[in-house]
Amino acid sequence: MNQKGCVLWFTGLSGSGKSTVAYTLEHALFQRGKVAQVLDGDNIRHGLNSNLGFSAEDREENIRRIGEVSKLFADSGMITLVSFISPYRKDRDQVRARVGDKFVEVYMKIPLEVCEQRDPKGLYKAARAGKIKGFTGIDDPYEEPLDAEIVMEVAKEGGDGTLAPPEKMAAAIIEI
Ligand code: GGZ
Repeated sequence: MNQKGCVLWFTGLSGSGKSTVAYTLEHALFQRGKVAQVLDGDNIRHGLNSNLGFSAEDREENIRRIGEVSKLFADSGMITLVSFISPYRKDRDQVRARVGDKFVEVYMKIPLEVCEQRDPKGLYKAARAGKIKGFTGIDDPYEEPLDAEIVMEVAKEGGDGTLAPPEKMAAAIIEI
């Protein structure tokens, strides 16, 4: 296969656009003859990690397992696009240490207020109302990356609540 495996690790709040950009990037890479695979809540939390919830211990184990799987994928030559909140710095750093120099952290940077205003699934509202406990950004921490290889300023574009177009963000990542 004419490509080098790697792990692009998307981290950011719920609603920051991680999965949208990861799937847009996957598509763009296919069009360039590359093979990529997205790992996200849909294909991991419903399968391999279906026994895990959102306690600190479960999130840690969620990220540990995803880190191991992404390392296997990357070692086999796959461009692996990983999309999880992964809120705790130490968990992300452990994956970084495990994967080595194939690891690229992509921080989807967005103010909490923008996510709360948009709230397409009503999750932030439910969390504020106490109907979801331990929601990231509300009553569970999101620890920002301190030295991510790539920082996407998701909300900068419009300044009017519109986010940067995913195609533009995916293209910017391909350029790097
Ligand atoms: C954060 C939660 C929670 C809690 C359910 N906190 O917008 P979504 O719905 O699709 O993205 C969120 C997703 C986060 O799962 P991750 O596996 O990425 O989290 S972690 O990396 O922290 O393990 C949200 C939904 O699951 N969700 N409860 N309490 N997000």
